[in-house]
Amino acid sequence: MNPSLKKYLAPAVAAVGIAALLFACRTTNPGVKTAVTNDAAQKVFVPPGQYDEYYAFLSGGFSGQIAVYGIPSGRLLKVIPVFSQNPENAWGYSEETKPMLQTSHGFVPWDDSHHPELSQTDGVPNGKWIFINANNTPRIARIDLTRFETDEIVEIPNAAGAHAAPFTTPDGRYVVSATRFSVPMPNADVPISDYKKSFRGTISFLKADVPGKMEVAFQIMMPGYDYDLGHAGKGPSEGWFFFTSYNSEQAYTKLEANASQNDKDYVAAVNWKRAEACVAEGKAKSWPSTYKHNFIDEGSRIAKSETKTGVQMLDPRDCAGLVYFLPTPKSPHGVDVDPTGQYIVAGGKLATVIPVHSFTKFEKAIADKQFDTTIDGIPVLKYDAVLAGEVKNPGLGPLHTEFDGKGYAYTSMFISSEVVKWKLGTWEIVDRIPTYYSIGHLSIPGGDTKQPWGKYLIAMNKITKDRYLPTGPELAQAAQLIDISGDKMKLLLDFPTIGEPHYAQALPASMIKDKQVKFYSLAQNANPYKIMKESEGGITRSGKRVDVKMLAIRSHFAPDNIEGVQLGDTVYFHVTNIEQDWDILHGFAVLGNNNSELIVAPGETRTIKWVPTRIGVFPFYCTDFCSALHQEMQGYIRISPAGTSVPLVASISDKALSQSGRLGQTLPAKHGHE
Ligand code: RUQ
Ligand code: CUA
Repeated sequence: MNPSLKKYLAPAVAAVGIAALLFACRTTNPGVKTAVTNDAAQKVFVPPGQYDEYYAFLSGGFSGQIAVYGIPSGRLLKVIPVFSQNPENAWGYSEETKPMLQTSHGFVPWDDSHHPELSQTDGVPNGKWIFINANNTPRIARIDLTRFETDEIVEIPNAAGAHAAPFTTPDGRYVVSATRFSVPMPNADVPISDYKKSFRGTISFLKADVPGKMEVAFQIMMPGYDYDLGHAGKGPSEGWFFFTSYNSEQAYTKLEANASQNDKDYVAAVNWKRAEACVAEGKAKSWPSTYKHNFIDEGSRIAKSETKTGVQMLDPRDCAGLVYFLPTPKSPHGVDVDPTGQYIVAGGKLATVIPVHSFTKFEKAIADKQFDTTIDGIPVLKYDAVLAGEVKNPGLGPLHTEFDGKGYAYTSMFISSEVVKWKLGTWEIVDRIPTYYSIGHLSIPGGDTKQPWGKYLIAMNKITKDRYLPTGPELAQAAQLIDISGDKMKLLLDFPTIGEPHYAQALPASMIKDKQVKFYSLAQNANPYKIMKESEGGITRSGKRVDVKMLAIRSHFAPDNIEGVQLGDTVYFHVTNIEQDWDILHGFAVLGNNNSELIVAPGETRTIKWVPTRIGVFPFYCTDFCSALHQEMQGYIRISPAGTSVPLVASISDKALSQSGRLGQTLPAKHGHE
């Protein structure tokens, strides 16, 4: 069984005591599972040659990537590598992209990505960027939606697991991250049994509104709980941010039992405008920190990695009114704010109700000092003083809620494997639909913003079991598309996903489809190894380093014959694709390379490092089928023994000349010092 499933199920079953349901949710019901309506096929059929209505961005979980799907067809359009190396397009393998994966721990070419978050203006997605978190080595990435490429990655210091991330403020000023695991603060060699004394959590606000300038604006020191998810207030609650916590027991072993003792944990409400004021008044401490900020330089398209130091750390004890705790049953997971900004919905994964807090009552409770107690400078409000209502008997294992903008909320129920639709204000359940199986997140385009497009809902399921052809021990994870345009939810489509989809966000395709970059301007390419014509190509030696400047155009490389390289050398191939046309990419691969291929977009220069391991002649070739003579797009590099007298020469052969019909020339062999 999936370990995370075990984690959820064991205490839940103990707590709720309905073992039969555990079995029920993993048992096929053939009658139900095929219960799609007659017009489902028509509703998801996008005729060949036509476009989908929405782009959906699904996190890849442990793949560290984002997968882009068309909705309603469920067609996979693209995989965007973010925190994982991807040999398909040399992300994290090419010299230009390697710095993107630098952290204070060194090169970290993998992570676990959970929550895509579209950038917003005034609480509505603006189609500029999408952010996503790295849950393991805490980072947040920004992906540009004109290029579908990761542009910027910033590490989060003083944190362990960036799970409650990267949710945005409605004005787009910040993205946040709260630490999943509490750790000694500052981290140090202390006994784990000192948990209560030494371990703390942090909530980080990162500046996110200026491309290339992301950084930690301030952090807030929190009690040593686990922080799980977050969402910004909006409308009347704009200026606040809400985070769930669990493990208020502060257990550090066997959490499945020991962190499930308390009847209630907390939603932490953070007043970030107050935080800004306290920082401005000098109430934050300078906290020694070192973290990496990586970004792609626009002109050269070469990633730069810089080290940042120091953060402003706020202690709630020094900044009154900064944080309040709202008691919330029981080990809450998701926290979601409705489009009006009035209701704060928590998903208590072990709770038997869905609690909804009222922002108006929250403000009044603060004014009336309706406090139970204070923890580390954080007043705990009375549950009844902030509660708007409870959705009774929703099912088992409520996790996440999204909204349709028409007054309804949709909550995923992990254990009972269903989506429950309920009415804001009356808290009555109006519909439910089974999911296959064990739904985690759900997503409505714009469903966590001020302005949902309430037509479709995407359910993301942890287990698919019998839904697809079996594929060995690991079966596909999957999403399901549900029509929410009418009173009753209707299942339309299943589609398998890449990695484990946690969350997804989606937006109308019309917002971004016409803003796509088609190619990079060769004239503006500032890569120092760029060449614009064949005669600029060549080879240079500097000690044991050999640099080859190479051009790619349909259908040859120039140079395509390289000699004089010696065993013990390290070769850097710098390939410039001089095409200036949409979607004319060239690839580059050399036999025996311990790296990956290159894929070079039009107008771009990309570099791959190759350390030859033996003497001989080795072919290289274009890997991306680019023309009728793509198979002819090839060349050779000759590796001679160390100390050879073979001169360093890069040339273009007659073969390539006859293919292209161009006048060619022998390129100058530039000899560097040895
Ligand atoms: S998680 S299934 Cu967002 Cu990582 Cu809830
Ligand atoms: Cu260039 Cu194939």
